[in-house]
Amino acid sequence: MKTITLIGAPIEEGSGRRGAAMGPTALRIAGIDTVLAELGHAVRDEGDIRPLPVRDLANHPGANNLQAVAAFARALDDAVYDAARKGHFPIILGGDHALSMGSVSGMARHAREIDRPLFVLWLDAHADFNSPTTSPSGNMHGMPVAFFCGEAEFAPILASDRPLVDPKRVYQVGIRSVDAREREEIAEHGVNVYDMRAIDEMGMASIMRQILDEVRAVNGLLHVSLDVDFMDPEIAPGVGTTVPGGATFREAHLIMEMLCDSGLVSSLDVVELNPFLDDRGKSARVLVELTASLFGRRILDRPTRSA
Ligand code: HAR
Ligand code: MN
Ligand code: MN
Ligand code: MN
Repeated sequence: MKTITLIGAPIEEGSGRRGAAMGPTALRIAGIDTVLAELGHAVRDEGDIRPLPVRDLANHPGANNLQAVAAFARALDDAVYDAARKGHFPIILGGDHALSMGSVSGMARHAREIDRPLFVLWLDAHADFNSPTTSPSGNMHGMPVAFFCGEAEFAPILASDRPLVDPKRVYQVGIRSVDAREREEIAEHGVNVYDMRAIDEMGMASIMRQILDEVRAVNGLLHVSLDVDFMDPEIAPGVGTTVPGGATFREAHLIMEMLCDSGLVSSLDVVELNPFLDDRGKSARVLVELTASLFGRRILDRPTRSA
């Protein structure tokens, strides 16, 4: 059983619209804490993080709301790092996907300290590998992967000696919306991408076995970042950037159950839920159910690792 720290990150400034700031509240109303406690875990809800104003950064024409995004990222970096070093499992309740700049940075600091490599499983319709010059929108929720992989352009605007994630240790699954420049970037940096076609051709189980084997082989930590739009809009409509043809309910659960069995997952982001766009709490409930599967809820006791 784990000690789980819930950290609310009500950021919406990284997305192009309002609403994602209500995400943490919706996830709490859908019962994320009680579901985890019922599975036998110790759950501590730290409430929502309170970012401090950022005065050392100028605004940037290619990065909308840079100061607000940086404020959340910095606060979350510290909160996630503090939870992880205490041996707790941080779950970040989003908030738009720009928050992963902070959560992944915090986990990267922790991983460096305990001398284990950090891997990231990015479950998303989007690659989120834009930077201020490549982004078609300027919205920073489309940039976090480029940020924590060390894309050079971020150095002057969100600087520091922060530890980075090796792009070859990033696995993107569910991808089906990639901008032209982004496509070149992910190839150049060597990100591992399993798009929807790969899922259709190979099946989710074999993709997950491959990823988990690679993490296990080097005793890695695995951070999971779950964007609501990873799933098909039919099952999770509560997000500002729906893309048709997403993962099914069953595929999403299979991933979570296999992750649970692996014992490799160190931390989780649940992002992009926009309750204003949701259908009577449907998406919030799906996210809570998926989280429950990641933390041990299952149909029958059996390993899923048989060939
Ligand atoms: N690629 C587009 C952009 O950068 C859309 C990004 C949308 N991102 C998210 N998160 N919803 O995955 O503007
Ligand atoms: Mn995303
Ligand atoms: Mn997305
Ligand atoms: Mn590049």
